[in-house]
Amino acid sequence: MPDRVLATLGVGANLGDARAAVRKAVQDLAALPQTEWRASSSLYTSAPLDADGPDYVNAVVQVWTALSPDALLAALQAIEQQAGRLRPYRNAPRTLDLDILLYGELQLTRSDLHIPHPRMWQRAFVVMPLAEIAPHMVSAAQMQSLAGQSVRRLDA
Ligand code: A4P
Ligand code: MG
Repeated sequence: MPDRVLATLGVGANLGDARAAVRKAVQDLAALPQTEWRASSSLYTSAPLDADGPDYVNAVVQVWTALSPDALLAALQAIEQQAGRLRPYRNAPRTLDLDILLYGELQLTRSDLHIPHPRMWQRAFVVMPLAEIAPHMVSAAQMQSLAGQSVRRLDA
């Protein structure tokens, strides 16, 4: 596949059967067109950060993809819709949230697409699963800075 880029994707859910929703989303991401799965983290659980509702289940997935950032965003939003995602208010509890965390080395600041995800490095529920599947991408100092956030790895 020519011109493939390593995309790092965040998966989160805190409504309904969140574990099942995250597991299904991981499979859906691996099956995206023009895309080859690289790695998926374990599932992690944590209290909502700057949000309300039940505890979250989160995971991080890496894929090699030939999809453009816009095509990838559209594909993620279609998967969110299939999972019954509603957007009643900002940071509302959700059946499924898919974020593009990183797209190779791309830096993009648009109103509808911000890459890298602007809050990813402040969030242990992103950085811990990322460190599991791509330890070279996370420094010890970055991990240490998030030590105050409680995130628990769920059994397989
Ligand atoms: N958008 C811009 N950049 C991106 C990107 N890199 N990836 C736009 C995906 N979408 C991006 O998204 C709103 C708009 O963001 C989209 O239309 C897209 O054009 P959304 O999914 O409707 O809203 P959101 O996810 O609520 O917004 P945001 O800002 O991504 O929320 P956050 O900051 O991700 O916070 N606590 C725990 N423990 N676990 C969580 O997963 N998640 C949040 C959501 C808060 N607290 C949490 C968790
Ligand atoms: Mg989102």
